[in-house]
Amino acid sequence: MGQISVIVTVYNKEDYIEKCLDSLLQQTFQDIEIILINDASTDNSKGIIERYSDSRMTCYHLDKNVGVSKARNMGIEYASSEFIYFVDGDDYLAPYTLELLLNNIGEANFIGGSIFKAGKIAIPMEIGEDSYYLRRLSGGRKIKALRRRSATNLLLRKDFVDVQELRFDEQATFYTDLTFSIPAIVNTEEIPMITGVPTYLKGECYDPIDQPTLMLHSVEEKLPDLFYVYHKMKMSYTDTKSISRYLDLLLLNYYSKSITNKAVKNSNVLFDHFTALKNSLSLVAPGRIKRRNIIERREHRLLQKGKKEAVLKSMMFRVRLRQWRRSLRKKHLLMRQLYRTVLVKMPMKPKKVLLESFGGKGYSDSPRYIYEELLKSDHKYDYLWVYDKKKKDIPGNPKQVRRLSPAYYYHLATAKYWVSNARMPNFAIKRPETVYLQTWHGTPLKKLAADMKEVRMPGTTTEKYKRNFYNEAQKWDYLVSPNDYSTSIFRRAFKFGKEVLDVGYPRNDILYLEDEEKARRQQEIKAKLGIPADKKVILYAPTWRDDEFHGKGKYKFDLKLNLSEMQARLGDEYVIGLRMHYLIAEHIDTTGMSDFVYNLSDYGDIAELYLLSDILITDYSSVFFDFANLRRPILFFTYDIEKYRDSLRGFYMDFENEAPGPLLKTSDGVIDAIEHIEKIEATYQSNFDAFYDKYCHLDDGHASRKVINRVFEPEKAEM
Ligand code: C2G
Repeated sequence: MGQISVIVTVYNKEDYIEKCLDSLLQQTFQDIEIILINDASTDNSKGIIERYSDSRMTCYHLDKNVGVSKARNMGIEYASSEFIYFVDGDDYLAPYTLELLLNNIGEANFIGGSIFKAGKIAIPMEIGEDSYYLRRLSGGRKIKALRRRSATNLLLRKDFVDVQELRFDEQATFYTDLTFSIPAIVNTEEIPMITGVPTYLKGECYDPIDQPTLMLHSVEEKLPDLFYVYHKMKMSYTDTKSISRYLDLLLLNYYSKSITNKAVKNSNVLFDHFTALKNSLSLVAPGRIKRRNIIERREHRLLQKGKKEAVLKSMMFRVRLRQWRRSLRKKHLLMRQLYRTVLVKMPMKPKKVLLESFGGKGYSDSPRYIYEELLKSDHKYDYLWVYDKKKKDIPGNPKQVRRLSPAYYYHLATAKYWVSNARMPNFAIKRPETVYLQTWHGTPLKKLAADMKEVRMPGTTTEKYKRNFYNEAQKWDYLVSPNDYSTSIFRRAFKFGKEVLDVGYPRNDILYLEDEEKARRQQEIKAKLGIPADKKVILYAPTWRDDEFHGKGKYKFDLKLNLSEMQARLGDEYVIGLRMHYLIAEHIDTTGMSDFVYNLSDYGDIAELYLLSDILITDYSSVFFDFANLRRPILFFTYDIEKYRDSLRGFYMDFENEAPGPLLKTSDGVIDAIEHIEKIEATYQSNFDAFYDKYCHLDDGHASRKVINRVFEPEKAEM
């Protein structure tokens, strides 16, 4: 027993529980007991918990799932300390949290802390007197202790909990915290609250689609719970003005946003819960309803009269009005609103094909090769290439449309075919007649989408990123896959259930030209770039790092190859082609090296650069899966592999053992390898062969044709 009993409830939290427990065991205040209730998890939570052998921990592994309310109540029964504190198994505490709360609780029944979403705020290393505010809430302001409606940010005196018989209502789940916290607040004169510094951190949800946290569950699931808790609390505390007001606003706001937004998409949400909704809303103080806008007030009257259809209509009107009002604030929002309400209702153009590569950055990759094959095949489609900054030089003279321009919205709405190698904008609406061909842009080495645990990119959260990705992948009709290995990863990581085209990569067709043609193209590209015909080319094509950025979509790159040393040792025989990833915004300075270093970052299509190059240096980029089709040597400059593999992304395959070339940590190592490239090739021959068989087995130079045969409908195009 310690001074604080920390009650941790766990249900299927294998990805989170370690962080949670570590944060408890590493508290600056050590005199704690941890009571862990594993609510019959079906994943590996138990195994992870059992690895801990700290004497302060007592774990109860339940045989049957009892739900969060009962699990916490059991925790209260088992707690033997002076204070108790609740933590959910997917959340964690700042190191100073318990000490800070304990130092400031004084004589109060309980003290509140602040809740933040993990990743949204930096946790200070140390806490001084002026790093936080201590507020004392009394009267109507006590309700402010209900931060995020949660009971998890409170340090409570166990006596108080016992005397007041505070428990979580076991019939409730999603809103159960209110059934505990509201009575606690009502029965207390003054509540100290720590603000201005994070104490309780809500962990990011790593799988918002299949394993959402309680609050991420759907409106339909949460509604009965909300009604139940609202009724119960409202009946008990009608006379406590601040509580009654809090509950009314909770219900009214949920009605006016979440319920409404859901009901306009699926009317059953309204119709199935209509009576319960009506009964709950009838308890709301009339004065509260009077403060709503005129449409909502009328809607509440209709609701009380039982006019379901009229209520639904009014909800639709409100949603549309809100959207239009919001859209008037910014030009792009207005465009989107027009797109959503007008353009997507315009007649579909069955012959229009909209193509995009890397969000309009290039005329490149698989969309390019599919397009060129379509051009050859005499199909009478109208092609439209999307560009982001400047128009491209494209054969066949297709229309080009600037991304996010008014014309773009029109074409996006009316093109029957979308061909893209990356995600389209989140707002893009796939109409029932739209055929969306997603080619993707690489065999995955680094973890993708749902398979990534935490997403560290700027301007998004794990939850948002994964949800957007999921919504995007649900729009795809066809997904091109370069090999069987990718197919199984794509199915899982994208949660993609429609048709996968296992045909190899259209972008690699060019790598299967006859040798003579390849040599001819190589010389042609060399001449175009001004590279001397007698020099061999080393292509350096690394990837980007999620956590090194200037801003959204603009990543840093720190060139670790020693170019002058390379020039000194390799310059007689080779030149270097530097090819930065399209997300890299860094300008690499190569002044004074113009006859040795060629910056090819703006060169449209990397497949042509593969043809040009004799050796590839890369790191964790998917480029090596494609380059391997040429059976030319590959070196891996993996100076940060530990960080990249273990904390940033994680790999799908056994990279170190399967790689078709050596993993080198230093620039010198890379230069040595190039000086002995034949020896390296011989050493890695069997690795290379195995690699080729596994990852290049589908590419045969005809992928574009196979895709076209399956996706496009020549007979309709001829009409
Ligand atoms: N690419 C390029 N130049 C580079 C790196 C990449 O032109 N220096 C192109 C290649 O076509 C490559 C594609 O961008 O295949 C994807 O790049 P990756 O480095 O693999 O990274 P990413 O964009 O994160 O995509 O399933 C694959 C993954 O999603 C990787």
